Amino acid sequence: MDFRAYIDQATTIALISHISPDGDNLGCLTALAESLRQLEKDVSAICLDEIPYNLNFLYGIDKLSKEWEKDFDLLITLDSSSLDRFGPGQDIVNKAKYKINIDHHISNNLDFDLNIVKSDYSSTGEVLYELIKDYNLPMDVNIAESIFTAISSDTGSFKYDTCTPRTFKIAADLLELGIDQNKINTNLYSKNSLEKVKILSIILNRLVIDKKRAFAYSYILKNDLKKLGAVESDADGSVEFIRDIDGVEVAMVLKEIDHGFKGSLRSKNDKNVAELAQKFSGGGHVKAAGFTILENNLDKAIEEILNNYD
Ligand SMILES: [Mn+2]
Repeated sequence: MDFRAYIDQATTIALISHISPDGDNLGCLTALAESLRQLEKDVSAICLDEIPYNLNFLYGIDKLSKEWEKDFDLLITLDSSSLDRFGPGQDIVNKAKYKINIDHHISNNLDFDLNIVKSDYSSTGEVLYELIKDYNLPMDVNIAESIFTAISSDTGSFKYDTCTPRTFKIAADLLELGIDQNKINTNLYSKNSLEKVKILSIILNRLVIDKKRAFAYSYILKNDLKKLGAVESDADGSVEFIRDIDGVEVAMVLKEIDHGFKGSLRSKNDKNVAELAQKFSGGGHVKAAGFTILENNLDKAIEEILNNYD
């Protein structure tokens, strides 16, 4: 059976997000939910985690539910590469009669009835756009805005080298449907809380640049967050800000946690930061990685990291 046949034979369809959902995940979820609703399907879009506040503008986000009562004829997952990504939602996944996996992660190891995984695509949004088009599923301006959000989120606003001519052709198609680019961009990229900016300012004040190694680093303490009434995620984005300083190749931000520090690493060109992260049992990608160091003393933690940096 192909994608459309699975949909046509189903009455109740569930879509489920992954834990810590992002723009690609929730953009795809809201887009496909709306498209299937227009086909008169009984759709349950399930998100058990908190919805990031900058995605609250998505059409149909208010229809996401934390609860479910029934079993489903068909379950479709989007942008999720393995079962553990569903967290407590694994139960729902296991119970569905038929399952479809739509994704773009090369590491995807889900073995569903239908697996549509395209690892050379920038985002699941790109995969979903083609599916909606190829299988004649409903599309309108709201669905287009959700898909544009998905692609933009996963490509850093069409900036990463995962973008291909296909990515821009799809973006052009979406623009032709009349999407509000300004609404999407202000929500995704111009919605920093004042706390977040103050945290960035503290981090920049403490910046150390090791010019010889083109390595720049800084830190944020629990007490800083407390004083500002900020949360840990308010420090997100600061490591990219530091990486983008001219002359810096690798950036690191340490966040104090209960038993030590959580480190975020970013590189600009060829340096593989996953290798450094692995020395502290962390991991990630070549240009973005993270780790935890179980050392409460900041100076000692930094010294240990620097000793392992080559
Ligand atoms: Mn993605």
